[in-house]
Amino acid sequence: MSDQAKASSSSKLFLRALAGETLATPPIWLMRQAGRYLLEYRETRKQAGGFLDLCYTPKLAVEVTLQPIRRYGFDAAIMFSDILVIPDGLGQKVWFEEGVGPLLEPVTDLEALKKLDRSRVLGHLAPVMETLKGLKASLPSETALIGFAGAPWTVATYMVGGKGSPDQGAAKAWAYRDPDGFQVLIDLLVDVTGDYLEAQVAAGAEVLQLFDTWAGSLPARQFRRFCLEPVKRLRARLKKSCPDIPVIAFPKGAGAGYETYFRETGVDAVSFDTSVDPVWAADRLQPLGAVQGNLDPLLLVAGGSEMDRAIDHLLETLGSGPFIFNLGHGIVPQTPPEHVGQLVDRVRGKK
Ligand code: 1CP
Repeated sequence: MSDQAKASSSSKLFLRALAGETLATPPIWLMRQAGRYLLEYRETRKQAGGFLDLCYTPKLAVEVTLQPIRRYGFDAAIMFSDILVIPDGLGQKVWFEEGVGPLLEPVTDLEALKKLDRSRVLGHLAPVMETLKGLKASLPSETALIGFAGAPWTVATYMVGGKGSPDQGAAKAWAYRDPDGFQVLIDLLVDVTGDYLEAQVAAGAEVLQLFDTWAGSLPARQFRRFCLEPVKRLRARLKKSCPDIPVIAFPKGAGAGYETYFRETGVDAVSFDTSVDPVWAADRLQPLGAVQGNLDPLLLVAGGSEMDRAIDHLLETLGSGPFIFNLGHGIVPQTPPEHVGQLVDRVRGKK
C-alpha cells in the first residue's frame, strides 16, 4: 500500500492531511498547546519543581500533554518536552531560570565541543521515551502523536549563545569566523537528532516535527548550508529508518526561502510562520505537499471578529489542498483559554 493509501485508511485526520489528502474540515493542533496559558499546566508545573524536571517526569509530562487534548479535542498531541534536552543530553550544562528562560554554559569552540558526548544522549533521554509510551496508551484513537526536536541550526544558536538572543549573534559569529569548525557542531547535531528521533518513533511517535525557530536569521548562503542541508540529511536518514513516518519542518522566518526549502529537504509538510501570506503559501507551497499554519498567536489573544476573519481567510485560501490548521508560532502565555475553544469551533464549522 502507498503512504497515501495507508494514511487514508487511517481514521486520523492529521495523518490523512500529511499524506496529501484535501479534507472538508482540516485537522487542527497548536504549537505550544500545552503551557502557561492553562491553569492546570501551571498547577502541574508547580508540582514538578523545575522545568526540566517536568520534561523528565513521564507521569507529569503525559499529564500536561493531555491537558489541551481534554479541553479542546485537538487532532494531534505533541509530547511535552523541549528542544534543549539535546544539549542537556550531550552533557552541556542547561538550566531554566524563572522569568528568564533557558540558560546554558556556552560552547563556543572545538575544545568545548570535544567534551560533549553523543553516546550518553539516548540513556539520558529515556524518560522522554516513557512519556511517548504513556501517551500512546492514553490518547483517544483519533488523536495522532507528534514527537519533535529542534533543528540543528536553532539548537546550535542556544548552545553557542548560552541563552535566547534577538539576533543569534554568537552562533553567527562562529559560523562566519570558522565555518568548518561550526559545521562540526552542526554535524554532531544532525547525528544525535537522528538518533533521538528514531528512538521517538520506536517509542510510538507517529509524526515528527523539526523546529527551526531561527531559520530566518541567516543570509541565503548560510541558510542553505546550516538550515536546509542539515534538515535534508536528517530527512534522508529518517526516510530509510522509518519510511512511514511523516516529517514536518518549521523554518520560521525563511520568507521566500520556504519554497526551495520544501522542495529540497524532502519533508512532507512545512509549517509556515505569521509573516507568510497564505495566498502565497497556497500558490507556491501547497502544490509541494501539506502546509501547516499560520494564524497570528496575538490574534488568538485578541479574539473577536478580527480573529474570526483571519480564520475564515485561512480556511478559504488553503482549504482546497492538504492543510493543517495551526498558528504561525507558539501560543503565548496571556492567551485566554476560551479563545482557543472559539478557534477550534470555528475551524470545525460550529461557530
Ligand atoms: O515556564 C514554563 O513552563 C516554560 C515555558 C516552556 C514551555 C511550555 C518552555 C521553555 N518550553 C516549553 C515546551 C515546549 N518547547 C514544547 C512543548 C510542546 C507544545 O508545543 O505544547 C515545544 C515543542 C517547545 C519547543 C521549543 N523550545 C522551541 C521551538 C519552538 C518555538 O516556540 O520557537 C524553542 C525555541 C524552545 C526553547 C525555549 N524553551 C522554553 C523557552 C521559554 C524557550 C525560548 C527561549 C528564548 O528564545 O528566549
